[in-house]
Amino acid sequence: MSIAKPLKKLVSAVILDLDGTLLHTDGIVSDVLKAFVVKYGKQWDGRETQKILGRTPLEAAAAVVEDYELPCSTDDFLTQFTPLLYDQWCKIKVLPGANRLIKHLSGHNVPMALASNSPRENIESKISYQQGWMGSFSVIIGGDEVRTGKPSPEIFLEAAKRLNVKPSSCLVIEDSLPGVTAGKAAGMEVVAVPSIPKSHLYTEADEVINSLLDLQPELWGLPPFEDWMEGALPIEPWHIGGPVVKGFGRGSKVLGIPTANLSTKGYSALLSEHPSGVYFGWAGLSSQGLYKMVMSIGWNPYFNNTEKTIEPWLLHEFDGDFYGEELRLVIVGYIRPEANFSSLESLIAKIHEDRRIAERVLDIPMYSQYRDDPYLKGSSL
Ligand code: ADP
Ligand code: RBF
Ligand code: MG
Repeated sequence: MSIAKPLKKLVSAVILDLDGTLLHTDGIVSDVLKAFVVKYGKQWDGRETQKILGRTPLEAAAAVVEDYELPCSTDDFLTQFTPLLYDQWCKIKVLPGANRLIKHLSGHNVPMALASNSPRENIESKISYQQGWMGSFSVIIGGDEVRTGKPSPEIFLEAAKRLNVKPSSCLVIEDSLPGVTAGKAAGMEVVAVPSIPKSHLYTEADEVINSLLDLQPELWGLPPFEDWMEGALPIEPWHIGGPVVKGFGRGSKVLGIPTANLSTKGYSALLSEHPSGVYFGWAGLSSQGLYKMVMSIGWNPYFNNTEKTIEPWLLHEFDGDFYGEELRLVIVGYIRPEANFSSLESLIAKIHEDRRIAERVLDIPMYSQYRDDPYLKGSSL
């Protein structure tokens, strides 16, 4: 893949946060909150998501009651809200790369702890839906087992103690700012995986990565992943489709690389589950056929977009454009995080390198088998 990077620090144990790091809990919390505040005649606009990330349930509840001026106490709110939330736990999705990471570390006998601000009982019920997770963590510690939750270092120090390792030998993986602060205050190495595109706020972290797919355990003296092949990483395939819409009008004009943009309307939940980055797979275009495809999902840092867009480049020469046609994608592999570039030429060169990787690996059976995915034939192929 990339050029070997120097070792950052040797660790012997890994402490993971749960919500937002391994599980896509935000999605469920937002859905339930939305339905809840409507009962009080309010409209949920997602603005509290920031405030509740990485907080204890009590702190998060207080923020919502205050901001929405709900006519109930924080305690009343929790009494009513909590059971509604618990009913949804079985629906929480696993974040991309989480299962892979847990399997990898436990397969190599790296001691692992789960340390979350939520009560231990909740952690256990949430992970009970995930096969193999419970047995992979030798230590599970909840916010109710320490005096003060993150950003206090207490929960991580207690996790290290129970793992029987020095704090300085621990690597913390965290999505929230309070969690990163807690890890550093505990004297640990911290990799931040922000669940929001605000990586500039995570200055305390030893490394900031875009998703768990980008973690390089070898930088911390841990066994490297062995599933990258020819610059590509297989992922759990997922689908997205719809009519081709107008984009920013610069793909072919500025870059010489046309991207058949899909509307993001109705896909905000699906898009929030999938980290931004460069992916590849197969594309079915209603009247025309089936093609290899390489795409970017995200904010295109070079152009600093404010909206997350889906930009598939179909690896085929077309005679004209095909706006309005139904395009269906199956996304089967990952190449790299989105990046910024010092020049347009270097962005273009990188996208062509992505193209070559996708073109080559899509012939490997592991990826080529998805050509036959019935989803691609959807409407009229
Ligand atoms: P926009 O900003 O509107 O997406 P682009 O310059 O990115 O414009 O061009 C994309 C359009 O070009 C697509 O919507 C499609 O109609 C057409 N097109 C032609 N060839 C391709 C291709 N190989 N891959 C993707 N889109 C293509
Ligand atoms: N834009 C970026 O700013 N950074 C990237 O790393 C990046 N990678 C891309 C990779 C591929 C395979 C494709 C098709 C596009 C990529 N783009 C990237 C998006 C590009 O900026 C976008 O398609 C144009 O801005 C057209 O709107
Ligand atoms: Mg485009």
